Amino acid sequence: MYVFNMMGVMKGLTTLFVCFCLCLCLCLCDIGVCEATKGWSGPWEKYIRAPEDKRRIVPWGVWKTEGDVEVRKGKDGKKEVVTINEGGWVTWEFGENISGRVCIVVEGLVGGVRGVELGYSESYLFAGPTPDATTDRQARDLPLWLGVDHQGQEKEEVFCVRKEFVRGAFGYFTVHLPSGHDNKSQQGWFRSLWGFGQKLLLLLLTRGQKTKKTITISEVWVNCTSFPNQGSNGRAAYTGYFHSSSRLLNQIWYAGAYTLQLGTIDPREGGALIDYNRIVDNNTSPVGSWYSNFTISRGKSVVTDGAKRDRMVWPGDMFIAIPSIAVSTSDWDSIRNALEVLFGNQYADGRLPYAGPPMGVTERKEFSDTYHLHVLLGVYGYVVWSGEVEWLRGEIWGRYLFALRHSIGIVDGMDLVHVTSTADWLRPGMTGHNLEATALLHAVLSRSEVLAGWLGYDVPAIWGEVRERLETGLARLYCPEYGLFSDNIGARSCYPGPDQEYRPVLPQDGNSWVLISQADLTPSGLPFRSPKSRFRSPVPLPHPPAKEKISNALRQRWVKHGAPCPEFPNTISPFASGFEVLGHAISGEVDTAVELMLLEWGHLINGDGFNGGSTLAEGFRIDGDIQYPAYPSRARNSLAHGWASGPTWVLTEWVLGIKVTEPGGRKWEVKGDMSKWLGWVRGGVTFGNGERVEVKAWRVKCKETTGVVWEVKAEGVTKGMVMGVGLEGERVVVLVKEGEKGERVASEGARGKGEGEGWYRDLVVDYGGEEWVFDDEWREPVMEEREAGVVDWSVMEENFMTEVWEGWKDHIGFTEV
Ligand SMILES: *[C@@H]1O[C@H](CO)[C@@H](O)[C@H](O)[C@H]1NC(C)=O
Ligand SMILES: *[C@@H]1O[C@H](CO)[C@@H](O)[C@H](O)[C@H]1NC(C)=O
Ligand SMILES: *[C@@H]1O[C@H](CO)[C@@H](O)[C@H](O)[C@H]1NC(C)=O
Ligand SMILES: CC(=O)N[C@H]1CO[C@H](CO)[C@@H](O)[C@@H]1O
Ligand SMILES: CC(=O)N[C@H]1CO[C@H](CO)[C@@H](O)[C@@H]1O
Repeated sequence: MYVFNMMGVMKGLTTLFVCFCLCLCLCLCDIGVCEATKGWSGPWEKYIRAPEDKRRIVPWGVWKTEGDVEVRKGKDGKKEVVTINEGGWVTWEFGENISGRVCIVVEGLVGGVRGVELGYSESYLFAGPTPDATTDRQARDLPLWLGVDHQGQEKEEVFCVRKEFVRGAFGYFTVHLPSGHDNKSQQGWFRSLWGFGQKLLLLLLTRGQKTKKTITISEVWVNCTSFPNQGSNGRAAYTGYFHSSSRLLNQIWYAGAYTLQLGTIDPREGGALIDYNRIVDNNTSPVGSWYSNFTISRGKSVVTDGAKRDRMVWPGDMFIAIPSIAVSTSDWDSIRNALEVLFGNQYADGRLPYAGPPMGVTERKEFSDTYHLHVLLGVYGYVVWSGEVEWLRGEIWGRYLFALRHSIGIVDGMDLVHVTSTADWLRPGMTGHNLEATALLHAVLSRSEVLAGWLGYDVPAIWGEVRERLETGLARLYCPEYGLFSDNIGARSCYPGPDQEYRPVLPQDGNSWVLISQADLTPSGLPFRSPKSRFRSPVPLPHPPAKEKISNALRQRWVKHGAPCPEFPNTISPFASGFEVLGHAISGEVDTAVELMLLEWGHLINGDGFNGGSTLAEGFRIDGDIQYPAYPSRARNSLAHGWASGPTWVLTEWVLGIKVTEPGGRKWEVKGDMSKWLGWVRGGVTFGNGERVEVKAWRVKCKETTGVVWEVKAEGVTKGMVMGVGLEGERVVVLVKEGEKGERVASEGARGKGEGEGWYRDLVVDYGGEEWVFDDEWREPVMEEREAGVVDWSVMEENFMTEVWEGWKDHIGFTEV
């Protein structure tokens, strides 16, 4: 029933985009992208977390057992054969966050066992017979029933879960043989499937038998269905790489890339919010049940927010996810399918939906002014990296302009974007004359001008005018006493009305976006002062806030596990921190950007309960706990969430410094900044046009002078600039002495093979009649100690975005205040 309905929804889309796709395939083949792109091999491959054969992922081994369970070596001496007696359970550990459909090989059944219960968890904290959470109605999902109706008693038999029970991400898998006739906790459709009558019969049968129930499982494996476009070898899918002297940064880059692979799914396997799907598909699945078979876009593969949930197309993720995919796996199809479903469901007034189906296709017309703008930023990210200007020129550009008109239309007399939608990245306090939305629109306008230029179209004068007005508006939000901007001109400003308390909120998201937008912060008019203001006289700002000052003020707020976001109390958000990392990098503060990665993403990699660094989580609590304060259930946090992958992009574009200046890599430049945290770094990308660039940088010294050598190799016909020096031929070597500009080194001037683990030690650079060798005295700086963040329990409950159930306080360790 649902399929037909969905086809209706998708029909418009199909007609809209079919021509683009045809064109696109032809264009891509013309420029040679049809052929498989080569990977980069080298010692960095050990950091890749994707499985080599995703069709059959086997666990490391048994992690925990409880009850009457026996684990013994199989005939081959390696396999673990597990016998579970009634009431017992076994948890296997995969050692990675993975996704897919589970199969078990059953060697024997005793006592009329008809099925087992399955439990899944991303974190070891929730591993056991009760799964972690995908939906928002209760703390944990219901276990899944797997019928094992063994036919022949002798041979082994394979039982796999049904198609729709693809579980997004999990690292732990549990099989439980429930005791007695306790079936109340299983997923409900088992009832309809097997029928009550059958159950009764079963009950009578088993009652007659005195034998204890037992199941023997000789093997477990998972058929992973993520990244359907990238082949079955997830490691061979990489079209870019990153390797540096920091093991942690390497882990972070690859965790981001793998997170995005896991969250890229078959569009027919989407929609983990089954309660939300119900609005469209009328499903009657019981509370706590889970499955994933909602169609969320057209095509064969699509980028979603997270592997476990929501398995939907979310624009907020597009801004970060698209460039991070571009520099790691170049999965253009999956990006395009995501963007197209959002544009395809554009509302009649030009607004773009808050998310892809099931959102945006019903009367609810979900909307967020900020996410609306993220879609437009996603278009820029896709076009610049992929080179798909022709895709943009068609239907998309018309829709893009229509959407942009909406945002321009809500810039009012305050010269700020006036937000009426409450929805954003689950942070509270949206609506009003909002900082983040204003800075976002500024960033969108400057990118729109670039896009129009690539299309060969005139830039409407109003775009520049609005940008200038927004700069005036931004000045109105500036709080000189903090050196940061406030969230709005109302209750969250530094100039509250007489009946309002003075409680300015200086948001991480908005201030980061001020940096990203590169708005001219010299106010173009007199700053606005509320007549009710404590500082009455409308004087010009004492000092136009400098980028470095904003960057530094943000850094001063960091706590032990990362950057707080005061706009969303108790939270550390790798999404908002992704903006912050980018904001620092764009402002030239690469040291600060990398420091935040080491601090916050260091916790995402090494923190307790996260999944050992294979993927990156949606968010966490300010004291470092795995709870994401948008939800009362700690088990609901998504540990593989694409919006956390910002560092993958920033490391490639600002540390390696590979920037695309003309779509698809037609022109590019390398302008890297190794930062004080690295002694050497190397990496590469494959542009949309199929050409590749590889960068190597290492610290050198000669007598008392130190510097960094940048060696860049380019494959293909396009040429770029490297540290201000033009590339001639396929390779250039540039020496940047401490505090000086880059100087070209004769191409034969760099001697040595420069491959393998110690490549930087191997290379000797001849310049100015001297030998420059790797600076062996360089040491990674020690990061300063910071205090752990303290939870403000008094506001915890009011910011939950999901249902609150009894017992939540114990669940998250609530302390009475
Ligand atoms: C779900 O129910 C609504 C309202 O009764 C109906 O209009 C719609 O067609 C149904 N959808 C499906 C997929 O059956
Ligand atoms: C794994 O899943 C894919 C996609 O559903 C299917 O085509 C393939 O046959 C499965 N492989 C195994 C070994 O089950
Ligand atoms: C999705 O799976 C559920 C649970 O098995 C089932 O009830 C529903 O009909 C399925 N929907 C589709 C579209 O296959
Ligand atoms: C390979 C790997 O890093 N595996 C990790 C998976 O996650 C658990 C904790 O959840 C770690 O113990 C493993 O080391
Ligand atoms: C023996 C037993 O507990 N049977 C229950 C199985 O589940 C159905 C539906 O929840 C109940 O009606 C049975 O009583």
